[in-house]
Amino acid sequence: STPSRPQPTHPLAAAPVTAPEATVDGFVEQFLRNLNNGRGVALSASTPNDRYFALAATVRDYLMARWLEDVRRQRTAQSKGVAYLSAEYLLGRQLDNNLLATGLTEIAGEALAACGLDIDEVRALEIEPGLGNGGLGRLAACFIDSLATMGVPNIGYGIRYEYGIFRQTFVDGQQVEQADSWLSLGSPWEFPHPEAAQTISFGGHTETYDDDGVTRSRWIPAWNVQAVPHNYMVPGYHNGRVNTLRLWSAQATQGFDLRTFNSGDYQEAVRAQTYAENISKVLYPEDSTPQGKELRLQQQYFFVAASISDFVNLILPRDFDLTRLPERVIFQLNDTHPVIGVPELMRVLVDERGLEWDAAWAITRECFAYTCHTLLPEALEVWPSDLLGRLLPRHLEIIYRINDEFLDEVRERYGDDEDRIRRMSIIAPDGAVRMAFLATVAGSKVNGVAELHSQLLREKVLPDFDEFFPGKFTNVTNGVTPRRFVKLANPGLSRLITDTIGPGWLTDLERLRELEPFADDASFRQAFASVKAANKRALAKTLHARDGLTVDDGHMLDVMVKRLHEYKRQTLKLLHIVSQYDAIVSGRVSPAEVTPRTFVFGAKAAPGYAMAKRIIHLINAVGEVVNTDPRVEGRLAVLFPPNYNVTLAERVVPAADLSEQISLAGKEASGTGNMKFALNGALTIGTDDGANVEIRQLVGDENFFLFGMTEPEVATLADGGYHPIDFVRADENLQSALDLISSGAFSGGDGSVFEPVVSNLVHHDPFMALADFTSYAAAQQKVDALYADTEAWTRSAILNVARSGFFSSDRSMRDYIDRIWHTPPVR
Ligand code: Z15
Repeated sequence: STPSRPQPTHPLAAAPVTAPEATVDGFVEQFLRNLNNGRGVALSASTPNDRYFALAATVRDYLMARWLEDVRRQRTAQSKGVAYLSAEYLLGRQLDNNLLATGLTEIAGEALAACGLDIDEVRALEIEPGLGNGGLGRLAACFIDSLATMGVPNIGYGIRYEYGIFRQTFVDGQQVEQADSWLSLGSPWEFPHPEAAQTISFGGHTETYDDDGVTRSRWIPAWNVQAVPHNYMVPGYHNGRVNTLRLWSAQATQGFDLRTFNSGDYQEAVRAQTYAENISKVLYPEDSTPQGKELRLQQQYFFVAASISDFVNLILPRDFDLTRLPERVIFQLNDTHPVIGVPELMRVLVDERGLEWDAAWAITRECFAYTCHTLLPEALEVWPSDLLGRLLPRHLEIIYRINDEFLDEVRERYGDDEDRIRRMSIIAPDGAVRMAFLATVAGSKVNGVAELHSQLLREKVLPDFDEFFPGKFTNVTNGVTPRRFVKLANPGLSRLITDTIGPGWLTDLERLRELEPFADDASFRQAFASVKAANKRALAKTLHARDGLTVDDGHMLDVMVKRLHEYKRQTLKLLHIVSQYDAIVSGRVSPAEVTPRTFVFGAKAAPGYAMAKRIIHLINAVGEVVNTDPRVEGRLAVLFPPNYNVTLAERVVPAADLSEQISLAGKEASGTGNMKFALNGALTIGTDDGANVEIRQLVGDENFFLFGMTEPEVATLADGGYHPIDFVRADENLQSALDLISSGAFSGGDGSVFEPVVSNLVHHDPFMALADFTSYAAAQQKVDALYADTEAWTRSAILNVARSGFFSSDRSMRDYIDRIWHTPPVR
């Protein structure tokens, strides 16, 4: 029942919501009110956490009027919005971002100073919500930032994991995971609404019944949980717009399993309650290698069913004609994780709303679009039909019917081409449901995330579907938000840019082009180089305080930060470091000839990915030796700060000279770190892979260090039979680096410790690191040569910035709008 609307008589209650005064006095007043009334403490007695909460609440208060207005508008306006469905949002810290969005950064700093507080100390207390693994989750966070900034109506839907991505520590150089209890002190940014919980059902069976002479099917579920919405503000940059991110938390139903309680088995009933609440307990820490666990499917269905019901039953007016649903919403599927939403919407339309199957299917096909983020076959999700049927029996039935009707169409077109039908069936020969196929059949559009990736998706992963559905496949190259990754992360560069080309570039990033002529201006180069130097010093300070690490002045900063995965080839970079070290200690080169470099790694390995963990161990072991061997004379250093996350990225990216993007060609769908580095004036050493291709095209060959095989060359080598040992024999430096590791030089003389890494490379090398080594080492020599010419290097770095405006996520959003969503900005 809808609560009755209040009829206020007081003028204040009838007036629109107002924001506090945007002055230092107004801020101080609101801050103290939040401290006193919100936290229940006096300033003099407040703890650092009290102050952080009060500061966050104050920023929130400034956004509130706008948010309430936008929420109201989204309910009443007849415009179309984007419902972004993503199992991950890797948001990063919120306070700085929201201060930036409201333009309150300076006022807040002064206000806190006037209260005797240092805002930097308060800000540092925020624990970032790590509700994602890597690129995919961070992309979702960039996209919702851009949509708010562009004034496009959007709700982000996802899961409020109680524990986000694990906290990484190193013990004797090996990764040890700790739970990320990011909510232990509460979060000032979320608005929980337990009273608005949705009931989400699972299990049971289906039955048919007679509905006025028509046989229909219905689902009799066995158990259910409550999905409690937690709303977060997503403010646009300086535009007064605030969208919503709605994350669902699982709670046991009131009297969950009352029968068990009544039967006297209290223990069992409480256990069942815990079972329900486990659904949103923890983020799966595998990035691009799904585990196929039942709990994971529960998570997926849980948040997608809650989100669809939220939109269809609560956001749309009660009497809304659902045949017009496509005029109001597009559900964007961020990878296959939310694809169970397809049969769920069918179930809602057919079983709950009584629509005919064909009408429901027509609506569903218009309401979904699917983004694929991978080419790795092992990353394409499939769900065994027995598992799916046990958890969601009605959905399995619906999927079978979708598949039957789809395969009928295929037959109609190609006749009894049984091979093709087997290839295209949503149900694999072993009965498993191929979620990417389901998404492709149902989606109005299917997109890859960089030109090369989209092309390979069409030609290699889903060629039959590309042929069958002309016009369905498209590309949208990824982007990153310049608000967080330039303005917040690199205030020095931002100031220099604004001083040079004026404001406006932050929401129109192609304007960075106007910097191009300044690459030839010696005084601009000087200013640019000193920003980079200051960023390096700031990073040195951070790493020293955070991890006790030392960054030497005058070193080139060579950075590889991303998830640890064999396809990304952290070992390729490591082998190059080892070979340089080897060249010094064997006397082949004198330390004075070596360009001083600090190699920075940041990477988490999935806890169950043994090889990735060994590689982490090896990187740390090499660092330990290289950093302390006096023969190196301090020319090389390997730093591996633990727990790489968004907060650390914001420090590392602006300080980097060289960006390592060295995946095997055809394996990295896009990459987004590559874009962040280029935008912050690092030069890239990279393969012809993912968005590297587009970066190189834009910044120019002379400002990019390309190496390695192309994707067709990779395919040819694989077809002919790849023998890594051939490449070892052909390159003495490579041979000698591998030998050094095998000798136990990095494991106290015990060669067996890293034998699995070495033998995997020499005998299997699934991502062909050894085949690209020689070319990589040659490219690194070019890096050294250019770095020796400071002016030329800086010139290239400036051109990287000037020519990377394309990689704003605002542009990605425009492409989605033009090619897929057709959702104009509102007002
Ligand atoms: C993930 O982070 C990515 C793809 C996936 O299939 C999964 Cl499960 C997680 C990454 C890609 O590896 C990366 O190349 C891309 O830039 C990113 O998604 C965003 O599209």
